[in-house]
Amino acid sequence: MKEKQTARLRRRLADPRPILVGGAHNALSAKLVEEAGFDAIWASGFEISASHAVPDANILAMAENCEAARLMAAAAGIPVIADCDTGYGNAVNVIRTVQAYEAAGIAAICIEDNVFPKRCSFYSSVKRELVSAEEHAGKIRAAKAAQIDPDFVVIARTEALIAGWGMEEALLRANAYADAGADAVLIHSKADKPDEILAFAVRWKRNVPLVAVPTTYKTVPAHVLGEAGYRIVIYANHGLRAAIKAMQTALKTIREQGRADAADSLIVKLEEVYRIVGVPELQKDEKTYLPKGAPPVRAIILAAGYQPHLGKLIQDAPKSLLEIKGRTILDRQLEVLKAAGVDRVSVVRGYKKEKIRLPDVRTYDNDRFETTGEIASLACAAKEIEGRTLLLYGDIVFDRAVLQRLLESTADIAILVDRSWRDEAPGSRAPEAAPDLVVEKSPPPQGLRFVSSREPGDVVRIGAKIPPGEAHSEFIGIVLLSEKGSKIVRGAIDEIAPKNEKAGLTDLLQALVDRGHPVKAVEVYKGWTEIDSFEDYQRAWAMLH
Ligand code: SPV
Ligand code: MG
Repeated sequence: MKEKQTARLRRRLADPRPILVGGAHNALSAKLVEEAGFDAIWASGFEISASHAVPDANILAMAENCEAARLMAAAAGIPVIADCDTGYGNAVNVIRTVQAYEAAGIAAICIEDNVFPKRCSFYSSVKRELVSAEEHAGKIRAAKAAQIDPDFVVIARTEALIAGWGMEEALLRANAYADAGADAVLIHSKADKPDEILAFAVRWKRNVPLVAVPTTYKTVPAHVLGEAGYRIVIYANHGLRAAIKAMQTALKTIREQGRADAADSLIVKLEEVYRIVGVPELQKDEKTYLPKGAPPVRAIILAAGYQPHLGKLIQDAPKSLLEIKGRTILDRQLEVLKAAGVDRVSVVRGYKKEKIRLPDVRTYDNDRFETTGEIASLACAAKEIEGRTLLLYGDIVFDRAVLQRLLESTADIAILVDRSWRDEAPGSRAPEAAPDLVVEKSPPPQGLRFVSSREPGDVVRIGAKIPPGEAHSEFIGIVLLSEKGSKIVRGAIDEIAPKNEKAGLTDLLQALVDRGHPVKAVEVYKGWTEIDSFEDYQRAWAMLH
């Protein structure tokens, strides 16, 4: 079981080395104290007040200080010693304070003998009064009686030296607080040398540990205080002061130079913030506990080709930039891909390549587009064939529902085919149209009515040369590869592209079938069009919004 912070602090107190404590004001600074290697965190009233931009003068309520300390304890893995000022009132208030701080997971509290409302020990020209030793001893007794965990530590602090009441008074008070049950006594000093602190230790004969706060007598090393008998040394406000200076410098630099990178050498990288606040853990937890969702898909659009028979239509720009009612084929493709969750899209350019320039699209160039085919274009973008990948012709327009059916496929290599082709009236296509036809292993059921509920069929043959009478469907020009499918296709491209530069996408698919890799035909019925002729273009105009 994880050791409680109270027990940990007690164990550390039994160790002769002084406990080194760093001041903090919130969860982040507490974590930094822990990361710096301190033994414990001082939830400093001075720092917490300053972080609210108010003086250290009991302006903040107990609940505000306690919440700050609770957040520190929650964020850090070392004990928190909370500065509780005067205990926020008399002995009755102290009882409530102990209950609140124990419940907040705090290992120790420190209560000082200033009157309420206290004034920071270092402020000059402010009212400085102490409660009687008797009253403060009563608070210590109340605190010890209120604690539930026997290891919870109560530190009594005397301000006798700060208030100028002298060494004898300091000793008298420290003894009275030890008698009242204090687990440690903090002797505060605002001298610039440690002499009075060291002199006090010489005269301290009790077995109750001493606590020092070397803020003004800052030259004394911790080990010297340790050897003198101080078992806890608190560096009460140095983190806060370092932060103020760093913020002032960085902000001034940016303001003066008018650019963010002027502060680069003065600030940590964003990644350092991510590390401290636990972004890696967040990422791990997301992976472990959030629903998996669909794996990401990328797409490669093959838009390099030049078809002279389209003449004037593509005189100034590649076919994928043909406008149909104000939107190009490529725009329409990108819109559907985006809506389907495909966010990484690459386009292989060739003919009039300079015309294809889109901010969210990666481009690859097949500069030999006139003499090579789609495999050569794919080879140019081979590094994009990675994970789940869609390969698409650049001259097709399709509905989102059509794409969605393909995206639901779990096959390693799946292609979209259209069954409506069999129902087309003879002669309805331009004579030069040579559709990419598909022969499947088990012919799909015949008939005009169509419900595409059957499992994807196995492609046996694919290509423009298949006699129409033998074909079962038409290839739409979209392929989906799984991660494994992408690997297979990359290998096939490496092998085929150098030997057959003119090979097309259907040649690649046929080669995969011939090598024994199942290519699955996912059926749809219409929902797409290809722009391969002037007639296609006219039809698309009539059909599309
Ligand atoms: C604090 O940090 O709030 C303290 C220590 O009480 S000191 O400011 O040095 O008094
Ligand atoms: Mg304080």
